[in-house]
Amino acid sequence: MLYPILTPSRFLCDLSGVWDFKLDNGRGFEEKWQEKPLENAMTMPVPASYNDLKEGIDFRDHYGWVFYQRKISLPQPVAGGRVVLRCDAVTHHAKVYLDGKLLCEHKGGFLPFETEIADLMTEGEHLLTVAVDNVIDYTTLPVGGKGDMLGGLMGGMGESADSKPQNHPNFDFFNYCGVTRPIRIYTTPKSYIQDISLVSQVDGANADISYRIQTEAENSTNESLECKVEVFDEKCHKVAEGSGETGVLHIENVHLWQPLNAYLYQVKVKYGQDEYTLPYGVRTVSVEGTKFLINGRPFYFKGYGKHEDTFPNGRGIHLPMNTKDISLMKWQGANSLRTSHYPYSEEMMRLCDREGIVVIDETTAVGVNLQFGGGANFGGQKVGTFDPEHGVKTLDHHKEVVRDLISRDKNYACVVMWSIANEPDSAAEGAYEYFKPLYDLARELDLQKRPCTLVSVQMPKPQKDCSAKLSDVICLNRYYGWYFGGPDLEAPEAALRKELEYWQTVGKPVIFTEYGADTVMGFHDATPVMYTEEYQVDYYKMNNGVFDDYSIVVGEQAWNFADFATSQSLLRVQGNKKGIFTRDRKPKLAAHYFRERWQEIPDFDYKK
Ligand code: BDP
Repeated sequence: MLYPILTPSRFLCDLSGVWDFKLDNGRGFEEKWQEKPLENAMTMPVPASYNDLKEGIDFRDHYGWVFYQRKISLPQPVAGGRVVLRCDAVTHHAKVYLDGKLLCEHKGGFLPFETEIADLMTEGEHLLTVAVDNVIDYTTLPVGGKGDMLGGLMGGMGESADSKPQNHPNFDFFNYCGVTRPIRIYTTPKSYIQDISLVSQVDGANADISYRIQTEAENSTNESLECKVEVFDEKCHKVAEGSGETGVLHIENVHLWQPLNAYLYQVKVKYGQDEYTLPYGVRTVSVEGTKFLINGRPFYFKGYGKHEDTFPNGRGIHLPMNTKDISLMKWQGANSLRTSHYPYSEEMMRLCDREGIVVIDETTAVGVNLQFGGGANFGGQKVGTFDPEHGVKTLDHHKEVVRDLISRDKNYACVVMWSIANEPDSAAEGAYEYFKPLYDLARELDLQKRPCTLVSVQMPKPQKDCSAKLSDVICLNRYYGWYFGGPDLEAPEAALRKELEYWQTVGKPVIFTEYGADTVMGFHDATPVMYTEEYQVDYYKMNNGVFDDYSIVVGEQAWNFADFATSQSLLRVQGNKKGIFTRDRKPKLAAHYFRERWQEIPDFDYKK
């Protein structure tokens, strides 16, 4: 799916602004709120998560539907061609109406969807309503728990019989929702470029970019419709061209996209009247033995698992914070991030492409683990996760997410690996059967054939983890010295070494995609105790010291870049405090420690 841009043939209009808004009182659809202006509406900015924008727990923790509404109209010359309404992310379930008529529905809160509206956009004003549902359960990704899953061992008091319906996230981040990314209208000519897929092969100083253009021709057209493709370098010199819907573009003396040293060509496609320009970095990615190669050289991942989480936007897009975060990462010498635990905005992906930040791109599959709820939520349902009767019912939707994620992100040079899930029950009965088709699908759909992984939860017997068989790279979330063994660091160190001895026998590269310790900014002690800034540094020194001893470890991504909001529980002090930065991006001691460490670790050839 193409990112919407303004081109000589495409008009683009952003519907961001202050919309009308109302929480459903349970009768919204019955009373047909989508058919008329909302009565007693509140104001609500789009895009943003709504939860933190008005006061009161009933508002923040609202369960179910909300309605967003505004009027739209189009100048008639614009309305002549194809007119598309595109929603970049509506969390988690959307129903979109124009003048009360249902245009489309979409499940899943982190990927775009679109619908054509040309026929409906007659002269004058039209009422656009987006109804949004935030309910999560065993069929959604992320997964929501049943009953008192959240209130297990460490959580609240559980759910009483008369408590009102509420979400029980089976994951450790606040269930922010709403229209979290832009809604836009764009136009195309009636015969148009539907999609572009690019794959590079590099041979010495030169590269071949194979391209495939998908087009749609208007039925009645007698235009001559041929695809023309041109490639421009950063100085706007044309370096290659081709014609036809598929072909190969040859670039001499190619300038490669490198981590922290990005280079983007502009691939300009013309088809009939339509024009689209795609920024594109040429690079290769492969796994050889226990090495992760970018452009043929062993790469070492330094960086973070992150969240799209800021105050008061919630998970709503925040362009300045994205820029700030990457700047802070570069200040430290970090070179990579994982889009834990859902696909990030396309603006962030384009930024990573421009800034040379290497990305592990994750689906929304978090909480596919009924034994364990992620983070401090140790409760669990004690039901087989993949039990055909009582387990999750996410597989079909999971396939949709893999398909839509790859469709959206396939051309980004920054994306070097697909993460199929975070901390699923990958050692359980049925896990291999559940995950095998998802890996197969990702490998089939991604023409660039990037490595695939799943991010494994700490478990007593890693030997049972189906990731060993399925993944190209072993990604481990490990909390030796925090949940496991903290505040002692000696026995956890021994246990970590023992586990790595096992992974050595598997013969694949290992990345630590999470490790961390909650730390409240401003807590200090001469003798490090848990939650102090000193303990966080000692914790990381112990873990990093072990990683340095194992050549199979090809990356370290600390958990988390910044403190973030979660559901409330006894282990969460106004959110998860494992950030190396606070939520407003002030460095804790560990930020300075990592800065020293990472400036000494080269991006390539760290481990011989
Ligand atoms: C892991 C999860 C992550 C949590 C983290 C934690 O992948 O989402 O936030 O632990 O406990 O289980 O901080």
